[in-house]
Amino acid sequence: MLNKEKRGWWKSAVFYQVYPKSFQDSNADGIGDLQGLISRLDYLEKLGVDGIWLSPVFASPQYDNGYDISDYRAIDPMFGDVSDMEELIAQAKKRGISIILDLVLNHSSSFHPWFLEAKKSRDNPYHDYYVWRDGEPDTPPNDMRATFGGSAWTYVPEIGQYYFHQFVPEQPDLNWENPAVRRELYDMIRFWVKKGAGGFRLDVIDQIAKEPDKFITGSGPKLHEFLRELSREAFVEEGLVTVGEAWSANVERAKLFSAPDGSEMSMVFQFEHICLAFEGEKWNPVKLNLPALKDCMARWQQGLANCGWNSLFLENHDLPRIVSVWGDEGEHRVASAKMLAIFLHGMQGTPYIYQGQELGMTNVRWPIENYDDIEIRNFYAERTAQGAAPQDVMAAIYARGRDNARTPMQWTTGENAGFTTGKPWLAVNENHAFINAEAALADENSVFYTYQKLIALRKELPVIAEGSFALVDRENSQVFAYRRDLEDAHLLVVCNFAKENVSFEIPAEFAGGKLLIANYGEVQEGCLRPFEAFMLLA
Ligand code: TEU
Ligand code: CA
Repeated sequence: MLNKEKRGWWKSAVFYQVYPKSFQDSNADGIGDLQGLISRLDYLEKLGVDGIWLSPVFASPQYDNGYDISDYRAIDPMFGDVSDMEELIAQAKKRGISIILDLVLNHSSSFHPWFLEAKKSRDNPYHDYYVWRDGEPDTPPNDMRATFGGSAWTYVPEIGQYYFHQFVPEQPDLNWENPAVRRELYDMIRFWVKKGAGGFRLDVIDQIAKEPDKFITGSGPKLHEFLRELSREAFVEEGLVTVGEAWSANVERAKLFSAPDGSEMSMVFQFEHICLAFEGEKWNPVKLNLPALKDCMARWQQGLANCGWNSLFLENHDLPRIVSVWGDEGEHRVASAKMLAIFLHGMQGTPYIYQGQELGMTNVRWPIENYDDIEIRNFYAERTAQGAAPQDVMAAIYARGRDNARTPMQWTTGENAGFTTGKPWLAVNENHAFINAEAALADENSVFYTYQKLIALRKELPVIAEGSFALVDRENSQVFAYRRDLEDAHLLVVCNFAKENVSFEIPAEFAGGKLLIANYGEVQEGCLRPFEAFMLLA
């Protein structure tokens, strides 16, 4: 049973993403687990979050850290078992926290029993669970590429066919055209709803309706038909929150995905703002064009008002740390981490905090051997083989690699940052000496308490959850300011994205306003300090 019966409760909620492998180890094997997470629920309750999006903990050979599932109803032994999950759900519920499970419905693991059967013969009952094309060795059906490098087609010589995989070969795409596949997935989801899941995050959900012969992946023609069936058949309990990952989403598509009638999902993760951090492919970082970010956020804020719902996020397990991207890793780290928090949490939508973001955690710079991520390893091998200079490839990995987000959570100054008493599966960032939860909790001016306050403000002030959105001083290329209005409540949010002092006049209407939150204390007349941010209520 859900602890939040009310439909739409997630509209003033804040969620927290846990990447379980890196959150808290309880048994010294160097890998985070469910008991470790349970032991940290008090910390999350203190932060004030309403739910945890838990990245996959299902049985998996871990080619892609759990996004390759070999049994959707079993918990991988490295994380615990189903009774640990039941305990997690119950313990979280006691603290008013829902557990949002991560569903990988686009593909399974190549070690899933369905695929082991499917590749035995063309007339095996499970064959049609996956996407196959006839072909000769070394002549794939077309030249579609997989997201983590190489062809999107892998040959199975025993049956003379290629199977389709948008990610690594160990992640064969499921065939959503087959009603038996859809039924299996809906049954499985209902199994977790019965166990008390509060909702679901849906991995690459816009890629399920594929037509590989037409090179269609994201947003295929049957996508919305599939999603409406999924919602009807599987999201069978009132109050479930559902958030789909959709790199192909634009505002128009997001209106369908997040239609207020709940016919598809509660909301989607869209990536237009995230894509402003790079140019072309993800590995090419660029300097922020602030007016472009303003236009992007305004387009989403205004575009979905009253006809859809936004998610709000700057980090996840696939992205670099936001302080390292748009903030400052040096003397202004704390100020910039708070500024980025205030910037996002003043908007309409449901915020997601990624583990460690509330501490202002940063990227790492390591020799290539230290990295684990399959995307990083494939990228390094592919680019150096093509003749790229290793130091250039490494620079791209430092800026954009996924392991930046996956280093263990920093709890203490102690050994391995209190994450494990064993050898951590991925090294801990050395800066845990001064960036860690213990220090943050002991310092009333820490980034942690800025997030705590922002979460509380969203619940206290309807203007944050419901107000309209308008940019203020759009042409300003250093300061992102906006207002929110709801009846007679008026909120001004001012964020200096520059590492220097910038002149800025507070609009007269807000001059005597109430200071709700600020990262430098009292506001100064006419001038913002590096990364200064605040909210004023008039
Ligand atoms: O990511 C979707 C996705 O398209 C990623 O390839 C993304 O573009 C990339 O990680 C950016 O570097 C989801 C999951 O979030 C990711 O962890 C999985 O690896 C992927 O799906 C496959 O399941
Ligand atoms: Ca463990």
